[in-house]
Amino acid sequence: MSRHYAITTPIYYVNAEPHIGHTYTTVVADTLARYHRLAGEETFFLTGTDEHGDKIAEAAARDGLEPKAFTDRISGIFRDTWDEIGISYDRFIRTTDADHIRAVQTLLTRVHDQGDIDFREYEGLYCVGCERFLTDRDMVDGLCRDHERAPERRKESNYFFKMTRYFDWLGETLEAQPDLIRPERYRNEVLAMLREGSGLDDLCISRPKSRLTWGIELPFDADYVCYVWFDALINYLAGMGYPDDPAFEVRWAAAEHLVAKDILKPHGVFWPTMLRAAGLPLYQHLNVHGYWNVDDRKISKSLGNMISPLAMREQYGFDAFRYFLLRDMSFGLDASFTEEALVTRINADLANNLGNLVSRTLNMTARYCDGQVPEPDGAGAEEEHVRDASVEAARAVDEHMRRLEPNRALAAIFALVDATNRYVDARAPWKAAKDEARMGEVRTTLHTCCQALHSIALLLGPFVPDTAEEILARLGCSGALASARLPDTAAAFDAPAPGTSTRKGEALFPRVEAP
Ligand code: ME8
Repeated sequence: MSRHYAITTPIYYVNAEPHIGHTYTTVVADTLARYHRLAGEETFFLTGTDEHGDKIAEAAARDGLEPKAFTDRISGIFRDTWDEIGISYDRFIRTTDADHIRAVQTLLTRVHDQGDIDFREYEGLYCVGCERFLTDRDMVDGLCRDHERAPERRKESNYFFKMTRYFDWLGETLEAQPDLIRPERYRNEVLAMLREGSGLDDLCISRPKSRLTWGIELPFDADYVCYVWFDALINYLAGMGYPDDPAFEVRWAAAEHLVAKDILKPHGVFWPTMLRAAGLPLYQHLNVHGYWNVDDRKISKSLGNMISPLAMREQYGFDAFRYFLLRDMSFGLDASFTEEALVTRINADLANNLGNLVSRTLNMTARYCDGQVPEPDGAGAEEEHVRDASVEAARAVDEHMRRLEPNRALAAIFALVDATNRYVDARAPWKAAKDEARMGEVRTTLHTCCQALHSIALLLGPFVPDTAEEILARLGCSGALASARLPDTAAAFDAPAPGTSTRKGEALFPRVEAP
């Protein structure tokens, strides 16, 4: 039986257009999906948009549109953007989709029937930006810490999910499964929230229709709609086929979530307790990354520093931007985007290091071997060393991808690029080629370089797919990714076969100037 893998991104609010932050999460998910497909796993990649609640109703009103017309437009922008940049999602879910609405109502009925939802009066300070009542900790000088706006005092009768009754169970689960939430700092944060209370109480999961109609109606009270977070989290089940698609069970059993630290509490506390109450198994891991800041400042519409993925593609090519995002953020920590850092990365890693290896390998193969992968003339310790480096890179990439360390996986691939470049420097085939008696050595060197490049391209496939395809095409191995099985094929170090026609091509990544 084949192994399964399922990866999700948050479903993004349709109150802003896609920026560097959304792009990062989506690109990491795409890279993981591509990696696991190449590892032969039955893979399902879910993304989408979160469309209900006050925040969206407010944004629609500001644009003078009905909520559905507004969400159709912005959700379409997200989907088109992901299509434009080649994000390989399997399902793009919208919380306005009929199957999502049915999944939410099914789950609500189940949790209500078993007595985990009751009706109470509540008064508190509500932040529309957060879509929830705030606690003292959420505020600074009377303003919401995240949104820097004054919360509204609200008093309402509402339905509550009796979340607190599951806190002991959740604490024990986090002790028993230490990497359920990773990296560890975020697990510790959730444990601290549970220990200290952190204003965590039973969760208000309804909004009266007298105030908000833009939401999913509660199946047990038509005067209320569902709180947007309770609705949104269920997308992960709905998108995988809950309640009655036969594929649901295997997908859900393999589910990995990917989020930034801003939504740790809903994913680390609300969601596992909701699943427990609904009698469903937990996700495999909650993988939490840090924030991208731009020029050391928080991303915000008012600062105009959102960084559009399509603008980056226009200027640098999407693979270059994708590479930068994956390489420059240590998964779990914050990172800073500056155009200087992007340009430095492109020039150092892609133009000089990788681009140079590609161009010198293929130029010399053209010049000394009629553009065909040469037949090697034996292999010595130096060739063994490059082969070992390839085996090690393939192993390390597999380990880091399974631990959610894409930056380290890339570092491992570039260690192989470095090792191969050092090998070419040491062998100096351009010197050896001056001596007819040493042409066997030249053939061995270039054969080894072509093999190393082949492994490098396969390993880079999930990270920079277009670049990987291009390198493989130049090596006469178009389509090799379709039949590759990582990490084995990259470690095998046995292609392309001698005699394969290669092509020089233009510079893979021309050097770019700082803006
Ligand atoms: O929270 N750095 O949607 P959202 C890194 N609808 N990642 C960032 C980022 C940044 N500066 N800014 C945004 C919501 N992100 C809810 C989610 S899920 C059931 C509901 C990314 O549009 C990151 O993945 O505010 C973050 O968690 C997400 O966008 C928040 O997206």
